[in-house]
Parts: sequence; structure tokens; C-alpha cells
Amino acid sequence: MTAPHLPLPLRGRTARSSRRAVLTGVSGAVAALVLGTAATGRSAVRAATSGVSRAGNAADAQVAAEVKAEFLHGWRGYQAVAWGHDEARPISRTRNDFFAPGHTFGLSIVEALDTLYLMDENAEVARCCDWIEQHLDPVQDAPIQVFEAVIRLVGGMLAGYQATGRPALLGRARELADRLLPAFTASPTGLPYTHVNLRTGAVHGDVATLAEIGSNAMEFGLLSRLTGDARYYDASVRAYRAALSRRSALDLLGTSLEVETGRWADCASVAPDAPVDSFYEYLWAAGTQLRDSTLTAWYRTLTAAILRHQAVRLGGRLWFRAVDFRTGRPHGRVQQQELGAFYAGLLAKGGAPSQGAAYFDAWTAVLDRHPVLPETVDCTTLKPVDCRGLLRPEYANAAFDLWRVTGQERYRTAAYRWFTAMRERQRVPGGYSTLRDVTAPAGAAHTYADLTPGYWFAENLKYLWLMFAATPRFDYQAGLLSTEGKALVGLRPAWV
Ligand code: DMJ
Repeated sequence: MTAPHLPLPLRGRTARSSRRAVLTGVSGAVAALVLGTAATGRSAVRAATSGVSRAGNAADAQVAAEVKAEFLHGWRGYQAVAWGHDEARPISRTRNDFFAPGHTFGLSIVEALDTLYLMDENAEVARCCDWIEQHLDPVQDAPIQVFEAVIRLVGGMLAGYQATGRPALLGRARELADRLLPAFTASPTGLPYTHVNLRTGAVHGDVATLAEIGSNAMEFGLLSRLTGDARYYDASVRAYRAALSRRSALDLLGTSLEVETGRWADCASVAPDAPVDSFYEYLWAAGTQLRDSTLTAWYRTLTAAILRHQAVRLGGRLWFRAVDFRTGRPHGRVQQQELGAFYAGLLAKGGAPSQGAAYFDAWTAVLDRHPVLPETVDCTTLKPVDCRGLLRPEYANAAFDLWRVTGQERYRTAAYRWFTAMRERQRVPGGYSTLRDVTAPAGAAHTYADLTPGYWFAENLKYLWLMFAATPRFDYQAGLLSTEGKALVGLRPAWV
């Protein structure tokens, strides 16, 4: 499929694309059965394409104020020691280069931009925009990971552009995307190389994970729409098609593909964990954003297969086990990464609310034992397999999505509990810090891993703020966030 003629007549594409959607693989009735007891085939499609929110906008000014205070605490910590650099190390009061040693993209500035906007911090928004316009260099002589640059930098600047209308942000996002495109266009298969040197255009990294292949359609689709240049979205869809065409007879995918041959580099379907997580997330989100029913059909096909072959009940809880994508045979013991917790929200948005709720409850059971979620858990014992606490946002992301889909107050309660634990265990004088071991006593200095990740500014407190602040700057009905929490649809600009 090639990208539509642009500027995109997005709504008009649905029927045409639907006739071309040949990769469904599961009948509507079977999909409905697998996708959820409450969802009929038609209602599943409706849920997967409307973006409708049932969440009431009841504000809780007290909680919203607490959330904003913590965001600004982290933000001031970053500003004090790392302004203009990618990330802050709040304990040692040093900096971290995220993309390449000796190079900065001011990552935390770009990550924070639309969160600051949603929080009405207009002066800080202007400061961030000024820095990006004057200092962000998209032509650096360094190999950059395409996936991270797209979801964090391109997405962050596009969200910032939509919030502020400052043309330089769109220009800088486009310039960067142009420098990233060789990763897609130089590939014989359409599967992107993982890295590209922004100055020379040299590509490398010829084994790409699904997240690296598929997490760009939201940003590239929006960029194509804003610029009238189809090349960006074309590249995304070509990459998606290259992966989907290599699915197994069970409609499952492996983890990573060889870019030049198109061969699978492994045989495990590890969904919804990293490094495949946002591949599935973007099939639903970009399908909804761009009214592209082909992506939505692919989402339904793959989700039905994941629920059929990977869902497992342990101790009455819903988890997902890794399986051989060709045979469906289990692949080792059942463990899951915290990174996979977002999937509870995705299932609900995509038409399987009961499974989404059950999976969220499984993660809440881990939270009952460990107030800060460990990086990986054993799903049978709920004990940590990897004890690190990396200030991840996925549980709050799922709570936000489930709250929007169901309107149930219990998801705000769960998110607030998660927030207070993070505040108690990970707040330090210089901001917020990752932990080496979430099971160590609170406050033990040696447990701090000394990083405020860029995504913390984009995601963690944005979900809480949107749940409690009832901000008029966000369209709660139609709004869509990217995998990095960027509000790519539904930001209500203050400049029109
Ligand atoms: C974020 O960078 C994105 O959400 C990505 O898709 C995976 N998760 C990290 C934060 O944990």
C-alpha cells in the first residue's frame, strides 16, 4: 500500500482501505469471540476506531496540584544540573547523553514540552521552544537510534508545534525526519535499519526488533499530513507490511527481523513485552489517528492470535507467556516486564475491555507486594526477576487508558496510589531517581540508580495530570497519545 495523496483526506480512506485489508486472517465472529466476552465483532471495530472516551472530566484540584508540584520538582532538578543536555543524574548532579556520547539533543526539553503546555506552564513552554529553535542540531555526526529519535524527538516537536504553532518546531521535526528516512529508504525490504548517522546518512544495524520497525506511523503519519509529503507515512506502512507479510500461520510474529534478507532472527513471540510492545500499540493508535482501516485490521488479527496463543491464567490472574511464533509452544517460564503493563490499556481501547481490566488487575497484584514495580516479575510467584525500578510509566498509562474507556473511578484511585509510592520512594532533592532495587528499604542512598529518564517528563505525570486536572487544553474524547505519551491528537492550541 502506498500512502494516500496528501494533504490526507483521512476520513475518506476508510472504505477503500477496508476492501484492501487482505491480512485479517481471522473472521469477524472468531475475532469477537477471542477479543472479549462483551464485545461483538461490530462493537470491537467501533471501539478500535472511534477513540471515544467515557471518562467524566471531574477534576480533583487537590490531586492535580500535587501532581504538578512533583512534575515541577523534577523539572527544576533537570534545569539545575542538565539544562540543554539530554538527561539529569539527580544524585551526582551530572548529565547523561542519551543518544550518543558527546552529543546532546536536549532530550528532556523536548520530552517535557507538551506536558508543560498541558500544565499551563506557558513561560516554560516558551523557554523550551527557544532552546529547540536555537540549539537543537538535527545534523550531528553521530549514529542515532531511529526508533528512539522518532518517538521522542520527532513526536515531541510535533506535539510542541501543535500546542504553540511555532513553525520552527515543525521545520526542525521535518529536518530530523528527513535525516532519519535513509534507514527506511536504503533498506531492500522496507524494514528499517536501526541506526543512521544524521550527518552522513550512513545506516547500520541490520537486525531490527518489531518496536523498531513499527513505532513510527503516528509521528510519520502526522508529519505527512502537516507537510503534504507522503514519503514519511509511506515508509511506515512499507515497514509494517514487510513485517506483517512474514507472520506465521498462527498470525503470530517473532521478535526481530533481518533488515536485508527479511528473515526472522529468532522464533519467540514475546508480546506484549519489549522489544515488540509499541509495534502492536501503533497498529491500533495510528489506525485510529489516520483512519487507516488496514492498520486496524492488522491490529485485530494479531491481537486475536496473541489472546488465543499467549494468554495464560496463573493464580486466577491474566498474563501473557512467550511462545514459539510458528507452533504456539511455550517458551520458558512465564515472566513479564513492567514495560508490558501498557497492554492492559491497549486491550481495552482496541475492543477487549474485560481482558484489559483483568491484565491491569494482575499488575495491581504485583503492586500490592512491591509499591514500586520491578522491571521484570515472575508471574507465578509475583517475585521480582529484575529488581530495578526505572521510573517507568506503563502502569499509569494503562490506568489512564482504562479510565477513559470505562469511566471507572477505580483507575484513578490505582493511578494515585502508584503516584504516591513513586513520590515516597523515588523523590530526591534533585528531582526523581531510578532505583537499583525496589525491594531495598525506602531512602537507602545506595539503591538510587541516579537518572531521571527523559520519558519521565513525557509520560509519568502527564497521565496523572490528565486524569485529575480536567484541562481544557486536551480533547478527552478524541485525543490520542503516542507510545512516548506525546499528545499527537487532541491538543487544544492556545494560539488559534
Ligand atoms: C518509553 O520510552 C516508551 O513508552 C517506549 O515505547 C517504551 N517505554 C518507555 C518508557 O518506559
